[in-house]
Amino acid sequence: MSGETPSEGSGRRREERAQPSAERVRSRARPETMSMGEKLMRRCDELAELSSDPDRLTRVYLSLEHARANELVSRWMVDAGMRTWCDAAGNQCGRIEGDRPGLPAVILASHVDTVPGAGKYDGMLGVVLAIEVVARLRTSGRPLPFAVEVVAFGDEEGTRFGAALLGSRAVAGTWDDEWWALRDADGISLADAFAGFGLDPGRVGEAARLPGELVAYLEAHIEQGPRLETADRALGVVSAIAGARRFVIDVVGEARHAGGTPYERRRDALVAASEVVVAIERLARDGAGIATVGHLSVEPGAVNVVPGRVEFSLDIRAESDDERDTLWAAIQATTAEVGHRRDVGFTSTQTHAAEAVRCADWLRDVVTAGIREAGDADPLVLFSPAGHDAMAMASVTDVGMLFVRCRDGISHHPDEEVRADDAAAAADALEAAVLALADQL
Ligand code: HGY
Ligand code: MN
Ligand code: MN
Repeated sequence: MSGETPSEGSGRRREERAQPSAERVRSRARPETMSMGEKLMRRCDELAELSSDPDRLTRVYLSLEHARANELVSRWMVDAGMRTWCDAAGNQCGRIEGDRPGLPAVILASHVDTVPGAGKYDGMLGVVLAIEVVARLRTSGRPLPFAVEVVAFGDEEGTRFGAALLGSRAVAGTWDDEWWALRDADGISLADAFAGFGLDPGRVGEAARLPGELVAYLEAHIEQGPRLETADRALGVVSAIAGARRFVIDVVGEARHAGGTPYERRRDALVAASEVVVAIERLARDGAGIATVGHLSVEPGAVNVVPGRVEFSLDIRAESDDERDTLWAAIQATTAEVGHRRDVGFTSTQTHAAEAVRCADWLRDVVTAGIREAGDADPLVLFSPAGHDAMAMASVTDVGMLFVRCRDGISHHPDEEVRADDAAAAADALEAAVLALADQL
């Protein structure tokens, strides 16, 4: 037992129990007594229950949990008065008509897939906000010069198959048939995962929307960084989204006896990889862009064997594609130098690339108008180093994004947190942005 006396300890524990978490409060509150913000957060809590991992939130593309998330989102869409369908890429979609049927649509969207050990709001908050806004637009009865669609994309993160933005690229009509051969950690191909989800790979093209079918794309998303919190703002206007590239890098040396092999005879794959990993951070810090090695595996992985092979991931982003590619070229030069000096082979395979995207000026204006309507007279404009489905959708229509403050900028972590009042403000701002968009047409 720590230095606490039992009574003190139990007293503290009793006190902690007396202060239930916001989530526990929401879970006990009756819907009719919840504030709007708490209702939105409650829905994120419900989605967070749908995880393949009992101890943390993990929900990947075309999984059972993805199917359950689609069912839950579909119910909310129906409650909001939408016609709903699951598209040919497994995205859950909903639609209300404008002042006459069949009009081009404004899409409000985000994603329902997660990274392993995710927070509850990355993607999910944007889907919940979009549905809430449609419910408001429909009950307002205001005739709109466009339809409004909500899409819950099934794969923004790329967690399962490595390539990211699969759901939104299908909708944007930029699906790449080379992806069918991608395999997950269990060796299941994307094509087989489609079939397992009840989808026909041969019909994925039916998910694609034509430019003429769309008016614009708007996405609300947590900032996944600290700038709104630092500026004491709830919401922000996104100016642009970083260009990104992802790689798997193979390092091949030679497994040898850990005792009998002198250093001068070693081709140690892990030491070579480690030199490059440290250099990657220095190159990114010294230049433009940001780079991360998120995963590294070592073979044969025995305590008494010099590592013969290493595989590690690389995620590179920058405000411009040129800066992104310049950083990649510097990293490649470093792997060549380390590989030569240590007689170790480096080979890289690109698994994802997305061009930097600028949000359309007219959509920045409507998002700005929406944030002003929600009470912030001088909205902050900020760049997104995080990637989003808007990057894919930019190839088929103009895109705009609304950022929502998250505590300490934490994301891709269970401690990801959003304030209920910020969520409510975001719903007001997104609704006002859609109405401002209607006024512009
Ligand atoms: O990695 C990203 O920036 C996004 O969260 N998928
Ligand atoms: Mn994410
Ligand atoms: Mn996201």
